[in-house]
Amino acid sequence: MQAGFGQLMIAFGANLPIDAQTPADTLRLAFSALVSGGLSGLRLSTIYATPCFPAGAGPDYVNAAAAGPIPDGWDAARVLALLHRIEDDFGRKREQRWGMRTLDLDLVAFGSAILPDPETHAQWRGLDAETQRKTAPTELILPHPRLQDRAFVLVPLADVAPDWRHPVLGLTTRQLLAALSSDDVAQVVALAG
Ligand code: A4P
Ligand code: MG
Repeated sequence: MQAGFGQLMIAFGANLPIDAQTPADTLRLAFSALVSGGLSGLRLSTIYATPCFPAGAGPDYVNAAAAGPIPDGWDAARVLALLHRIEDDFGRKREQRWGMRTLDLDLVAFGSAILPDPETHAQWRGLDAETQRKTAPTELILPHPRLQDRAFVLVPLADVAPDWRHPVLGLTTRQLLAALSSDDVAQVVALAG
């Protein structure tokens, strides 16, 4: 059972290979890079195959999640900087919002932090689908504003942080997952091997 407080959580996604390296290999290597980058104690979920969202926008994805203790002296900005460095190392090009990518690392939550403030967080959470697609935040939003909508984030997250409680919505990972449609959840399939 995790305490919930003091945990950080990261979502991994990829839908393009890097030369001969499969997206699943990229996620495993990115996990190792996070640990050697200072996030010791991080646990990696199972890796899942997931249909591309929005449907038809590109190849299907692999997704995973990791959770672990917040290292002493680290703030959320330092974690995000590490995620961006590792994305860059794995060849991520930010050409198109929600475009295809060799590696996407999102900071899903940092303990019970609500950033930048509860009002702004509510605005990001409430965006309609079209605005979501077109608008990227310039500041860190925590918890990730789309977390509660996405089976491809919540299924892996439930492997590593089932009892974490969303500081705004008041629900645990497991409860957020139970609120999704069973069709969406059924499409998130563990990769063999
Ligand atoms: N930013 C603000 N808050 C955060 C946060 N909590 N974590 C800023 C990470 N970044 C955060 O991100 C855009 C800006 O948001 C950055 O400047 C960052 O500082 P980005 O990673 O450059 O752009 P992005 O990846 O296109 O946006 P984002 O929000 O990561 O995309 P999404 O919403 O994750 O969607 N389908 C499946 N099946 N699986 C997927 O993983 N992923 C996407 C990407 C679309 N469809 C998918 C999947
Ligand atoms: Mg991202």
